[in-house]
Amino acid sequence: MPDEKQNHKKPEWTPPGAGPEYASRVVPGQKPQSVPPKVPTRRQKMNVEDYVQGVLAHDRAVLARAITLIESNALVHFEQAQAVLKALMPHTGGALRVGITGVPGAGKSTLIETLGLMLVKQGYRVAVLAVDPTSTTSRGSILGDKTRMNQLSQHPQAFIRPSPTGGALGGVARKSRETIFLCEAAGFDVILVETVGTGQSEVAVRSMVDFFLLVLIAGAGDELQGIKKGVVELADAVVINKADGDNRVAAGAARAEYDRVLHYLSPATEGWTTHAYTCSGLTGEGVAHIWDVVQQFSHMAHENGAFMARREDQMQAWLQNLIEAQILATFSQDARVQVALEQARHQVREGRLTVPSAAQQLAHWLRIVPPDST
Ligand SMILES: Nc1nc2c(ncn2[C@@H]2O[C@H](COP(=O)(O)OP(=O)(O)OP(=O)(O)O)[C@@H](O)[C@H]2O)c(=O)[nH]1
Ligand SMILES: [Mg+2]
Repeated sequence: MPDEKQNHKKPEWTPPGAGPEYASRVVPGQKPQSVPPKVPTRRQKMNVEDYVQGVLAHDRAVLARAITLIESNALVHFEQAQAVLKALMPHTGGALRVGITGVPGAGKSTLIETLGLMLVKQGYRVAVLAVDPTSTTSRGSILGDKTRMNQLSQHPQAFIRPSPTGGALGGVARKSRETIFLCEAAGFDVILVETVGTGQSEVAVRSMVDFFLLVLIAGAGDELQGIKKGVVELADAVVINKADGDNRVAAGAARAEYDRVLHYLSPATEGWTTHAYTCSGLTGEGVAHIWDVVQQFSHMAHENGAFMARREDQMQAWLQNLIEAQILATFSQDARVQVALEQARHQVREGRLTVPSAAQQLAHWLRIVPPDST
């Protein structure tokens, strides 16, 4: 999309007020811009213009409906959603996008509630999104999030959106990315993306945020926490949470241990050294410092160009992923491919065809005309 490309080719850091397209609304020591008046919520069927105007007017009800539109799998909604996104793209990119991951129960939602309340008090508008590939009605963690972010969810400067239930990770991630854009167009300054660290979702979330925070707790080894070295390497900060009460000492020791480990890992972001910190989402201790770190990071990454370079890379990688997914879907849904694939499998099983030859033969079908999806 030309709009996206243009937007992400913009030069580096620019002071607040210079334009909505920069990720510059979050700057140390600066108060965010004021919030424009709301427009009345429309209950009737909305057209593209209604969505666009409502989102740009910072109407949270319209934003929620726009996200629902984006999340829809119906083809008619897809086209409308893309038209809305296209119109809004020039107004995106202005927020600081922060991914927060960690195993279930690490205290992510509690931390987000505390951090989010701190930020809205400072005048920021905060959107919270959840990416949870395992989320179905059975686990109910999203419902839990809703209740755990009780105060924040009621705050007029906050917006909390759980992830769509079910669906493949790719789909959830794609919609989360588009949801980020919508939230930015709706004037949110900080977007906090919570994901459960089950191994699948971290990489997807890392690919759509500027800063990635890994939330751990003391007393559980890496094995127990299900955190792989690769995930630690994605982090721009590691926080040992629940550093309160009796747990304070153990959290401090874990922090020191992680700092040692991080010293030997390659940094997640060029020019930035990832450190470990302690905090308590429950008492709020250390949370302000975590935010200081995020801001320092943002400042540094704007200065050295890593910020915009990452966003550009993310956009290109997203395009590549969507192309690959589209090709694979077109390929595997074709009836002729299905027959040929079955035959190839059979021949491979009987040793009449090598696997590379089978793959090459099947690739012939990639020249097929995509099936009419209407
Ligand atoms: N002592 C202490 N308990 C905490 C802290 N943060 C969260 N908890 C508790 O830990 C439990 C889980 O907290 P959540 O914030 O829901 O954790 P989560 O990581 O969002 O959990 P999922 O979304 O289910 O993965 C709750 O019972 C919290 O009250 C903390 O800083 N200190
Ligand atoms: Mg949670």
